[in-house]
Amino acid sequence: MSGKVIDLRSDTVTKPSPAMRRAMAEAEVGDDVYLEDPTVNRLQARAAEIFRREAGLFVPSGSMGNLACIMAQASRGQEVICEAAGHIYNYEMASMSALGGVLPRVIPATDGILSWDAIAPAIREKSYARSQTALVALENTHNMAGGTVYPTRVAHEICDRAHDAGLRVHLDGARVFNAAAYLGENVAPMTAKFDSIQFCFSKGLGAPVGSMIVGSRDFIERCRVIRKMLGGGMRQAGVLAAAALVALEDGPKRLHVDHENAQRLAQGLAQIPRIAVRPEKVQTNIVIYDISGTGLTSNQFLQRLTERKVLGGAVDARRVRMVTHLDVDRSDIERALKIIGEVVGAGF
Ligand code: TLP
Repeated sequence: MSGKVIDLRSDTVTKPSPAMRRAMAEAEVGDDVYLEDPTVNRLQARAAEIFRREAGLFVPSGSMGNLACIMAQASRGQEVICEAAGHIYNYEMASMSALGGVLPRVIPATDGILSWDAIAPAIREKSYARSQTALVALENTHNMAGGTVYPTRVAHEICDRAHDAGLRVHLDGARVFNAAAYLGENVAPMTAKFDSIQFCFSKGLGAPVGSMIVGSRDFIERCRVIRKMLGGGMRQAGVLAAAALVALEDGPKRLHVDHENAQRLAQGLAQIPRIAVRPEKVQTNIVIYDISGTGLTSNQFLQRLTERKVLGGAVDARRVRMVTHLDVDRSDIERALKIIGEVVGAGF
């Protein structure tokens, strides 16, 4: 049996490629708090160009990028509308409340995909008793709904109607390039109507560290102040930006491979008794499936897989998440399926 650990916990686990390590070693650097890191500047300009925006800001993480965008667009005491299973609400240490002083107003949506009809009733009427809605935040792809993708028409409509209502709209586009690969569209037109966009280099694109915010020049300058306040002003960050540049140029082109591997994983899981999964719902690189039919909890199930060198993550006691990425190939998926089948079989 191969000794390789098949790590399907997340697409965050990838190691930098030789090309990235070379670029990091050779990166020209300067102090980015003085705006003097040429590689960071190049990365920011390139991201802005790809998204057809005025400016970009390199941030250490997706969480900080989202928080800076929220803080720049919602004041203390205001509300942010987001989906109930969304990352900003569930996996960012309540930072929007703890640090931004804003209140999330959550709306559950099928497959994590909000619509304007679902959002509209959650907007607060003008009143001196009510916290006022400032921002709508969407997530594309939607992580905990299983990597689901917003139809661009739906995202555009939400932006248009929110703007008519005087609200701004943020996109947590941690995996927006996966969404673009699924749709066969370019990120710029897909995201054209959002006021702010955060996307990650350190997910499917394969960089070791970092995220980007893109938007108007004024907005980015506000985010730069907030990033410093949050402790995210980095110095010779060009070593990181160099890897992110490689990720940005090379990463999007191969995401369809991860999607095909996720689809194969889902199809294979569907053949395993006592596992419930809907392959037709798997659009990108995330597969979430229900293992409660095995009689095991997610943690027990994952523990047995870990002993056989296959790693996944628990969504809750019944559901497991596996994410494909550039460090797992088709043969890894086949081996993972075989091991999952054995673990499920052994449980009875
Ligand atoms: N997601 C991580 C975990 O936090 C769950 C993962 O393994 O998927 N937005 C979305 C949609 C994300 O999935 C993540 C990370 C973030 C933001 C935050 O990015 P980082 O980890 O860079 O702060």
